[in-house]
Amino acid sequence: MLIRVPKKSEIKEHELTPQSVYHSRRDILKKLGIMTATLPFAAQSQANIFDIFSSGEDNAEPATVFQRSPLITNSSPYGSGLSLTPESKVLTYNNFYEFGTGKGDPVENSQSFRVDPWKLEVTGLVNNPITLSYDDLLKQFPLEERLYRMRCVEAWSMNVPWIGFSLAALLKAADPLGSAKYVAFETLHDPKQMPGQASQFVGGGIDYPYVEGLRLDEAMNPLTLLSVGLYGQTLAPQNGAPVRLVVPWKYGFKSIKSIVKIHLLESQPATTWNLLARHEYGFYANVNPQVDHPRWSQGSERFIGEGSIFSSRRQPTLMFNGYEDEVASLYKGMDLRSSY
Ligand SMILES: Nc1nc2c(c(=O)[nH]1)N[C@H]1C(S)=C(S)[C@@H](COP(=O)(O)O)O[C@H]1N2
Ligand SMILES: [Mo]
Repeated sequence: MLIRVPKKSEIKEHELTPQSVYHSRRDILKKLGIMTATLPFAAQSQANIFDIFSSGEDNAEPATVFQRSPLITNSSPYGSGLSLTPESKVLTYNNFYEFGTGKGDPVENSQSFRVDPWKLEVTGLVNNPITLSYDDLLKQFPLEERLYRMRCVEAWSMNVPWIGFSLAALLKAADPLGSAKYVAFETLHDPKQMPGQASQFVGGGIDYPYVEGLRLDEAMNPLTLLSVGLYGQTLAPQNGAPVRLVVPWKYGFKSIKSIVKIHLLESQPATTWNLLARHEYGFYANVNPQVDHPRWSQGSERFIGEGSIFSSRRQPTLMFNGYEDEVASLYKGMDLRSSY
């Protein structure tokens, strides 16, 4: 992260993007209903990538926008009292390198992503391997809405109303063997749909598919969520549709998107960012204001809330991202500095 992102700071978007792409991006935002009179957040954060004030005819083909569906959920006590990050920002400021490394790339490049049919397999050291279809993902387990803090390792954060179910519910149904100690996750590999998987340059030099992992006890913690929606509707592709992990006490890169495989195993699995830069991104990746990234402080973060980036407030980073009561016992006796 922040490794292979091209510098755009002095360049206007329309100078580095073909006109047709530029226009379709504007069109997507319009169709999402988030082209407002105010300059969008991403425009200010990323060298005017949505430069809506530029003149010129908008003569591109109408862009397709992914259709999300409403979801009925139970409410849960998680996160009551947290202020929400506006939906428009959750939908347009993303990390999903399969669709490009810029924060505005995922929304632009993922709108025709196919999520149905989908197949999520739970395999490995289990008594009862499970395959879930797209419908199963939405219907097999009761859905809850949970407002969680999300902290990216790049030192920004959001509060997001996720919809989903505990990963524990799915793992219990699969019935892990006594020998299972870790859970590995894998994102869809489909270079035809994911331009970042077709090009090293677009995909930031990652070896795809993106893989992640948790210790089994972390995976079974009630906070660990398989999310299928946010803000009352199914997930948008840029947020990891149709199903993604949310591990709110860990840096965002652990929360792997568009999952097709969950595999239980005996030894610690490889994880994408650790493979890419192992001294910078560990397996545990617990949010910890005391343990800095080698290239920046983790003591505080930029909270993405209402208003422009210029008014976004810096706030202190909380131990385990504010979930210390729920998860600290998982790491008793561990050195969190060496097990970063
Ligand atoms: N497959 C995949 N999953 C991923 C990523 C990615 O590039 N590919 N980025 C991660 C990072 S760094 C973050 S911060 C979160 C961002 O989730 P959001 O865009 O829904 O806020 O997704 C994580 N999951
Ligand atoms: Mo991240």
